Amino acid sequence: MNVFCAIVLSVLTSGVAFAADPTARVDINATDSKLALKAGTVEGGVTSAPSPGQSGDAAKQNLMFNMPVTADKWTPMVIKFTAEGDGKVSLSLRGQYRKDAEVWVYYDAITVTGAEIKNGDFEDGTADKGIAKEWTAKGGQHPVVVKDDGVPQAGKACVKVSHGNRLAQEITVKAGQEVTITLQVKLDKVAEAGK
Ligand SMILES: [Ca+2]
Repeated sequence: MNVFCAIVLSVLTSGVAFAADPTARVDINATDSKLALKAGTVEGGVTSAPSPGQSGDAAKQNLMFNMPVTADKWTPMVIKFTAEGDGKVSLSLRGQYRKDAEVWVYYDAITVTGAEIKNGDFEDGTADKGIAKEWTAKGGQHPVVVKDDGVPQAGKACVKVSHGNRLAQEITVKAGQEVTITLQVKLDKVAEAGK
């Protein structure tokens, strides 16, 4: 076995993600409250970065977290951040951005410490247009509440979102208080762009 094969094998067997692996993407946005955000230490394959395309103060007010997802099992994704002041931030559930495809990801059983979330398990039903209660649809307006038996990680409902079809909820944060958000995530599918 040559060195290249050995490296490929070790990457495959260690579970390290390839760049092409689809990811769940969670954004924390404080553009309205103008609070600077700082990502906490993340692990388990989660990466954090300023949201792309932002500069100046906006780059400090927007965080992006990604974690590889597979269709065969639910995986916990844990993200951490701290805001510099009291106020509201927006939590957005989405899928990885791809120019040529739509990455659809299931989310369920979201729990938060250091702040509060409403209907994080999606069991509290749907509101107008089939959107999960307490959540707001952004972008394509087509995030889906899924109630198929066997799909939700817990209870009877979960949601399915993508980069262009996201769900958001405002969360109240306190200065210097680290917020930890644990989300159960699973890949639905990588579909044709816009589908
Ligand atoms: Ca649920």
